[in-house]
Amino acid sequence: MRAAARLAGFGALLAVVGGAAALAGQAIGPDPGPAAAGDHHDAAPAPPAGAAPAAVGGLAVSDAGHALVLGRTTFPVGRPAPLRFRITGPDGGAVRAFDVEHERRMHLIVVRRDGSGFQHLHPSMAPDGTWTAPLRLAEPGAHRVFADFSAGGRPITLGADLAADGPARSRPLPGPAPVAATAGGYRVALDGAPARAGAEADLRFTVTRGGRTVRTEPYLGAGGHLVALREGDLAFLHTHPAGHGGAGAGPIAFRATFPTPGRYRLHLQFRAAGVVRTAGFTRAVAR
Ligand SMILES: [Cu+2]
Repeated sequence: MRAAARLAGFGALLAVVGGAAALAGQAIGPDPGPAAAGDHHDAAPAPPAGAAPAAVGGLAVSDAGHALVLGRTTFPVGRPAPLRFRITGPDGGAVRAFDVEHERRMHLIVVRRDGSGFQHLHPSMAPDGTWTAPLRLAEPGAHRVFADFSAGGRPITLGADLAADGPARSRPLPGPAPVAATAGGYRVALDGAPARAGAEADLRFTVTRGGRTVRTEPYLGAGGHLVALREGDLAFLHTHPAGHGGAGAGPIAFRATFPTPGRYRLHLQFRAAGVVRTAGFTRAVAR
């Protein structure tokens, strides 16, 4: 029942937190830490049960009274540097109280405008509300930074541009393919019926290595984490772990509603042998 209550409370993004929740953190970087039991916004207003979550996010630097303020708008290439930012609230001050979603208070996604170079980081917050993430951009080019969080029970994804100066060579999005390879020798197969715009799609990912099915480990409180970005504007889709969201030998399953026809880049992250891997898929969505 607890999970169901959270579903109503969080709406779009949901951590299906199990007993293994605390396992998921270490490899990812600094973080305020897993939520204590009382951290959830029990008193926050919950959207009506069954309310449709916002279809896309990340297209605006400011939304619902909140704004993403990057500490810098340009970034060096090829060497790590801190990326600092704040989320300001309706009063203009830095927000310091965030809800926990997928075991974290803040998810930072960085991707180049052409869809390459996907990174999912977990910044840490100073007492004044300044978040810091160690970031390294491999290539020059225009990048998009997404801050994905929930405040006061309301999930919000804000996006801002980050430029990495230098001669950039952009690449077209890879064509749709049912299988993707990752570092570490993993192969990930995506199946599920062809997606149609506006209808909830099932996305099932099966991870193998050397021809054998891999038992994945819990990551961010579920069997995996999925970010979907629309080609053309990098609209950020919220996706939900399907079923119990558990890890194991079965497929990693998600549900997502693609709002419009077109192509989307799916970034699946799963954990195996203690390491988080990322697999990218291009998905064509029909009218
Ligand atoms: Cu995250």
